[in-house]
Amino acid sequence: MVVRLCSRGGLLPLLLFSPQKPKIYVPTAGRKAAYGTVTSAKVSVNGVHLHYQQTGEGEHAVLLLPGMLDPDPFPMGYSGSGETDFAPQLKSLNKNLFTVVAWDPRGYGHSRPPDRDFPVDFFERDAKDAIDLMKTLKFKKISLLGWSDGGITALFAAAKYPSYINKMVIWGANAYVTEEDERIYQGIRDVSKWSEKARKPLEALYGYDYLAKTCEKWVDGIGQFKHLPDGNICRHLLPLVQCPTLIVHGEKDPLVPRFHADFIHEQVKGSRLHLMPEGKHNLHLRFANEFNKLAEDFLQ
Ligand code: TYC
Ligand code: MN
Repeated sequence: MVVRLCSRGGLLPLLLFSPQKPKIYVPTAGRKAAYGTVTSAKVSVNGVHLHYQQTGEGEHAVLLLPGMLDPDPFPMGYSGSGETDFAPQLKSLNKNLFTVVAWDPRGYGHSRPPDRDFPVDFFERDAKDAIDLMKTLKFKKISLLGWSDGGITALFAAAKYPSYINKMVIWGANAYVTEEDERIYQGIRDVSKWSEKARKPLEALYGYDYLAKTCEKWVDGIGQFKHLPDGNICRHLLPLVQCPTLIVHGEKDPLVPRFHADFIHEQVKGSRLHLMPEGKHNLHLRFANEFNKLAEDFLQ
């Protein structure tokens, strides 16, 4: 394992007992870490080669879960891949406190093949993949930072694998689908109607055809829940969540109305709701410093 330069508890025993004492305390290693070495790798999980990025040496493992689409025309607001969704988190979350992993769910980012599909249990499948990935990487327990669809996946994971989850922060997630949501989904179905700014980065990652096809499949996939009782995605699971949970909501989010955050807040026992008055859907990018501080404080 990695030496934790900033933790006395971790360093002192090593200084006293390690035969390699002179090699251990190297200040430049700490600085290098502070500026961020991010490794990128693939590992076989549930029959798929899942891609992830990893940074930091902290004891506290944190998994970043990306969303599917972000048509909000913010330059860094593209998604579907841990690489692009979470640049400010990978760069700036405290590397002495946290080991941060950002994953690409199957069919997104560099976790292809397979092509992405959306069976009705796709959130459950993503949750199991995410947990099995982190177990494969030998993390004993993890916290979750889940955005949008990744927030929904985090809710599934927290409810179904409670003993493996430490804490959870989610934003832009919804536990059910309403008529209003369905109208918003239909509005983003055709990627040729997106702004150039929103489409270009995703097109560069996926190619136009895969992007267009996957967006349509996603709209159909998330639309399936509209036909279930109460538009249910994971309403039934919210009371099963046991971990400390922070829900962040951008009051100017054009994609996910406030009532979704309120509902999750009501249903998840002891959860905290933090509103960001100027935040939109991509609040972790637009207000990265504020968001990172909030998340770090909550996780500690
Ligand atoms: N859930 C999408 C994501 O994962 C974003 C989104 C939310 C899109 C609501 C449309 O009506 C919508 N990024
Ligand atoms: Mn990637």
